[in-house]
Amino acid sequence: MKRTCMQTSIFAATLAIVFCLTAAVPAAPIVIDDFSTPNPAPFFLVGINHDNALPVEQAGLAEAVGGERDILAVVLGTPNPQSAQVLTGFEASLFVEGVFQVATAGNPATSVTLQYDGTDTDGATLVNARLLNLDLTGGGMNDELAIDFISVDAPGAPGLDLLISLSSPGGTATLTDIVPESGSPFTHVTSFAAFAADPGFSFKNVDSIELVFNGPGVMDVDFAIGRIQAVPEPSTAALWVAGLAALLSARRRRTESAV
Ligand SMILES: [Ca+2]
Ligand SMILES: [Ca+2]
Repeated sequence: MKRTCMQTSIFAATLAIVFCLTAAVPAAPIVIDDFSTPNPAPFFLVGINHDNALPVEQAGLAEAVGGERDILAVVLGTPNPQSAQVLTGFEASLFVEGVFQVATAGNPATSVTLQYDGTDTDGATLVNARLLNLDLTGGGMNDELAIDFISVDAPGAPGLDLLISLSSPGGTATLTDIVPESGSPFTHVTSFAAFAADPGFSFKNVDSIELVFNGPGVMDVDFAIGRIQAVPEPSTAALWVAGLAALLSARRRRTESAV
């Protein structure tokens, strides 16, 4: 009887540990956009034939972010027929997964903004409604923003200019970056710590995410992205795995000593 009580309490303790682990280990990484939702179907989003600005909104994003993907494409310089194309979704002959691609025909400069701010009505310039309620850290585990580039083509430039702006009710955080040219896929990673942030900004309560590609308007810059997500740094992920292993090992030792 005594032994049964002990087993019962061990079982309860194990359940408590499992519960704590389940509660403590958040969903990570957080996919901000994998472009699996095309806007609109099937693939071509915008064919810009003039030097203009064109906003496009698309609902139905991944549950973690929700709301819409707002895109503003601006072609600078001389208008040419088919001067730029901004594509999202699937193109089986080119990409096996969802993609966001900006391609110029000829050499205009195309500046493109991706905005995630909930569901709002955008005009010729994007409106930032700041309606998200997103813990980018995934409960404290994520500390990097990772963008999976399929390619970056920036002839004559150091790379693709990228401005990332985040906001939370207490302030904003920004980061400017140059993504190097590459003909093959790579992941461009930015640490949360690298952002210039207001004291009141928190990665745990992000209400808008905005990425501006080629804001300065460098001519003939093309790129393609497969995924944007918040991820743990490899060292952080290793710590979590080590911690989890230690807890499981301790649980096993307790169970074994109880038998
Ligand atoms: Ca919108
Ligand atoms: Ca918006």
